[in-house]
Amino acid sequence: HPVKIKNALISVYHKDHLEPLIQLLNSYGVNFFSTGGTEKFIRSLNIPVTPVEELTTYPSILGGRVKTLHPKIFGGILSRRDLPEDKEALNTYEIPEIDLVIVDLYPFEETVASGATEEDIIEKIDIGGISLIRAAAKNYHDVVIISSRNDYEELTAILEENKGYTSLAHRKSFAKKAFNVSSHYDTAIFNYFNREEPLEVFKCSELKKTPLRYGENPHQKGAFYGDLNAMFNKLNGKELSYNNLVDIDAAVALIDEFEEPTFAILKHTNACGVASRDTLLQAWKDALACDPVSAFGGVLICNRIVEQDTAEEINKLFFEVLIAPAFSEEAVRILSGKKNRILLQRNEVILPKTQFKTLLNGIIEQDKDAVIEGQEQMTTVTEKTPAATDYDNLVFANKLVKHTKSNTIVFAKDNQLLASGVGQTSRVDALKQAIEKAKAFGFDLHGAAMASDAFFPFPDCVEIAANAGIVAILQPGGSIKDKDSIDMANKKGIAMVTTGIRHFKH
Ligand code: 93A
Repeated sequence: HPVKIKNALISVYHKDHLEPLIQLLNSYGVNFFSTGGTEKFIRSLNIPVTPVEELTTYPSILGGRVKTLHPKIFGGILSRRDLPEDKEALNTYEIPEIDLVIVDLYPFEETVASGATEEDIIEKIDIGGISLIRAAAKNYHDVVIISSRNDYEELTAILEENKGYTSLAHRKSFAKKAFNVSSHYDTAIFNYFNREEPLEVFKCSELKKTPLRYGENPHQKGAFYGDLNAMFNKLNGKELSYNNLVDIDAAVALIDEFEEPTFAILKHTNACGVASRDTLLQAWKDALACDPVSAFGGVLICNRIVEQDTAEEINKLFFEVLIAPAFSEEAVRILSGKKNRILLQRNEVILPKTQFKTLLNGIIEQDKDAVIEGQEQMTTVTEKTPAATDYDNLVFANKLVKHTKSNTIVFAKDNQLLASGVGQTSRVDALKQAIEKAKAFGFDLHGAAMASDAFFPFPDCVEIAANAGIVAILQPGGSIKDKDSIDMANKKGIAMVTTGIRHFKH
């Protein structure tokens, strides 16, 4: 069933690469119908072309939303050439048969990718063009559909080879491609709407959107949904960044574990210095002593008013953010000496008990880890029972383990973080890292306590820890090999407690 093309409807967004095809079709005596911009383009080639408006007797309306959506056009595409009723309808309504449709759709995906506004994106949902494509493809028996710029060359070759004719096989092949284009196009639109869904959730809960300078890296866009002004009074410094917010969130969660005057220093959400002392000044000094190298550029948080003496000490360090429940006037003056340094006075705000995170094509939700174990939740599983000071050290270490990236091992003594291994892929690596760090900063681990966020599958950690001087170990327990670790602790003469509570933080 070879078809010679008499009438063609051309409506393309991008006009490039079209000319050779138009010239060829023109040489076969094809009549052109076309929409606004495409019509101008064809006319510019000195080739006669009929505006679709002439056919439909309607102008392009609604800012171009309706230009080809008309029975005079769709009738000519969809009519079955071998059906007398269809022929008659075309005669009655003076509809020309259209045997070739060339469409290049509005660039929806490119518009989304360009970061355009919602309004611009919606306007780039092609309705007329996609309908032309589907109609022509449905009627492939009689109509050729070119639904992509990529197919211009193929059609040119076919026409040149067959003296202006196409076969049914050719047309069916183009129809298949056309439905691939239309389904891909609608999938892209679906994905866009689907992607917007989490934002809708935020909008529903009426969280205010504040654009951030960028996301985790400068090439990533970012925004915060919520009310930072309710949480903090910013007394000094530049705008909070995405990474600042992530660290501040971790810092707030960590400091809220402590009642006594405490200072914590965080880097990339992990504590690299924590101490509880009778005075905030001493807490600061001992927190910093833990790892003064990592503290550089860190996020600092404390749970008492920052007075002049502490401010003067803190001022010696280069840091990103300092959060405190209050600052004395003198402290603000001292710490505001550097204009980028962020000082946040934290207000008492009740925080959500639930956490959300987008992943794959959805969101995961969980209760925040609100559990923390005291001595009452600790069961001694070794022959040796922890001494009173060991219990204090274990409680302290366990609070830090809870807020450190898994896998983690934390060493603590006298209400001070000595060292930790953070975010390691094996527990024994975390332990070795902690031992190395403790050594590097001159800490003696003899008499210190160790906490692990999850159980020990092997006795190796217990052995290494005991050899390093650790005298009391806390772990959740629950491994089928618990006994191996307990036996090792007994062999080494150290104490071990289990809590039954695991504190993964991924
Ligand atoms: O807004 S539309 O969905 N409404 C229509 O009726 C329509 N007909 C064709 N967009 C429509 N088109 C699209 O216009 C085509 O898919 C093509 O991308 C574009 C060509 O417009 P112009 O020839 O005016 O540059």
